[in-house]
Amino acid sequence: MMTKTQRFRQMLASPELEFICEAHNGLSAKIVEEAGFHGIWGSGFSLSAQFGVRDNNEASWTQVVDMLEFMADATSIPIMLDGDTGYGNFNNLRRLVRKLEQRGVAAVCIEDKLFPKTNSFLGGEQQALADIDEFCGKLKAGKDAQTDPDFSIVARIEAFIAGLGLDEALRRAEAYHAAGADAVLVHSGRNTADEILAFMRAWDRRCPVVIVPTRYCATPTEVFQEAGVSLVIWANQLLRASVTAMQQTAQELRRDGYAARVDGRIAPMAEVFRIQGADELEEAERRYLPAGSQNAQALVLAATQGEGFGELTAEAPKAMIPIDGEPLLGRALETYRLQGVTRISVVRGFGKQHVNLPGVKYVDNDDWASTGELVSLGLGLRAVRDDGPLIVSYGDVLFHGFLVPWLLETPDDLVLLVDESWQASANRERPADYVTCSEPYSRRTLNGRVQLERMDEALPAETIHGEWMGFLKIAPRILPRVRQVLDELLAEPGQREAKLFTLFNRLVERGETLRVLYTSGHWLDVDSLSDVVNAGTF
Ligand code: SPV
Ligand code: MG
Repeated sequence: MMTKTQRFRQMLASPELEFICEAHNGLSAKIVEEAGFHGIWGSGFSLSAQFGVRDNNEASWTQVVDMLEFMADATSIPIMLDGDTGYGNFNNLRRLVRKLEQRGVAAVCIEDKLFPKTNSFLGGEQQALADIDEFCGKLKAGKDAQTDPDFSIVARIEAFIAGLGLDEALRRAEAYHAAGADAVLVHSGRNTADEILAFMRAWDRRCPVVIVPTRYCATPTEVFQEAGVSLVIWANQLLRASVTAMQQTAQELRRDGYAARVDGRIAPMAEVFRIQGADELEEAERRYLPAGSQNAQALVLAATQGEGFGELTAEAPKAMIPIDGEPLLGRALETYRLQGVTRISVVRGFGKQHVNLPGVKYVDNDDWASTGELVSLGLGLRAVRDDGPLIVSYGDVLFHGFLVPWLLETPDDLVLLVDESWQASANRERPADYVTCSEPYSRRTLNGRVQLERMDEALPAETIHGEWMGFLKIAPRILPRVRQVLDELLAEPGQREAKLFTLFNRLVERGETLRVLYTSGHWLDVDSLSDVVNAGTF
């Protein structure tokens, strides 16, 4: 495995014509690498332009080096910094070289102009050049400062830019080569490659030559290959491409007051996430976050209007009944978020326009009036991803936060929370999801493995072991199976109005284990006006 410095050195030395491309931040550097380039030019022009300043050393060298660190971190190919004049004298270059080595930059190019420099294409002929001996001293100091023997220093000759001609260019090239430069960069502001080709003929491959065909971009690059050029720099095209794209997009947004038109031709958010490596973080979270809560998601069912609440649910569903000014659903969402579950989907139906709390993904059951919970669950399960454990619950249930990690950390694939103190609320006039389990609640069951045998609103009292609290955890590996059993069920006559327990019983019949965790209280199912009052003190 070669280091970045070795790979850059190899590019300079190889007999093939190599190409590197400009980047000016981490994102553009990644784009250059993805395009297949083997190296990056940290252009001074582009770096200063993206900062919104001039190419006159207005950005400090440390600001430049900080950006180069982002670029080096974001990529695996070598970067050559356009180090302008080295930001001072020999001593400044020494420090620059050390800092670049520390930040993973493979090479620096310095030009024989005076600090503060001006871009070569702005009045180039009036620009004074550095004294040759002074510049050679700087090159020597830079070479002596590097600790990695493969770090490269490229000497850039501005003789053509300054209108001083071929002899001066050659005199400088000879001196810089002798001073230890690893390559020379000959720059030209002409629209044709004449100056460059004349230099190449006279120089006769005494050391690698780098060129920047910005003005003479119409010359076919085979001409450079034949002339013996080592490395071509595309010095500013990405910055210029982004300027055009940003200008057009900004003008259109401003003019239309509407983003849908531009939306189709700009990179989707997903593409930016991909470039940023969002997937890697998700993968790492699975590896490093405590088991259970990683990637957890919640699916909250809130499609029904609710009965017996009169005016409170005339327009908005029960889940939106305010408790101390905050809707029931909002409290449930907050409880999830406080436990680190931030990916939440809500299935809404009745009065869906009123179910509009921020930060959740909505799934609509527009057939809410003629369908039941199973249909809402089916829609919800289609909308969630299979990359983390899922807790399904109801939008009208208040609960204590600790129930969330308890569910998530229980290793079984399907886990239900059951309130063993069901008799406390048994005489209430409401249907409840009663359960019969493999074992009734006892001290033993705290550590034992209790499983669901049957759930129903009508069970013989002597077989009831508790009431399901409306919480189900589904591990990602069993989600496809749950979806499949649910789809089968929904395809059967009469099941579109069914409740969730129908699914649980079917899963049990199919041999799946639904693990039961017993608890006493810690939740409140808001089913009546008196529950609304009690909810205020929950
Ligand atoms: C740069 O990219 O900053 C360069 C090349 O130095 S040029 O702009 O052509 O001078
Ligand atoms: Mg520059």
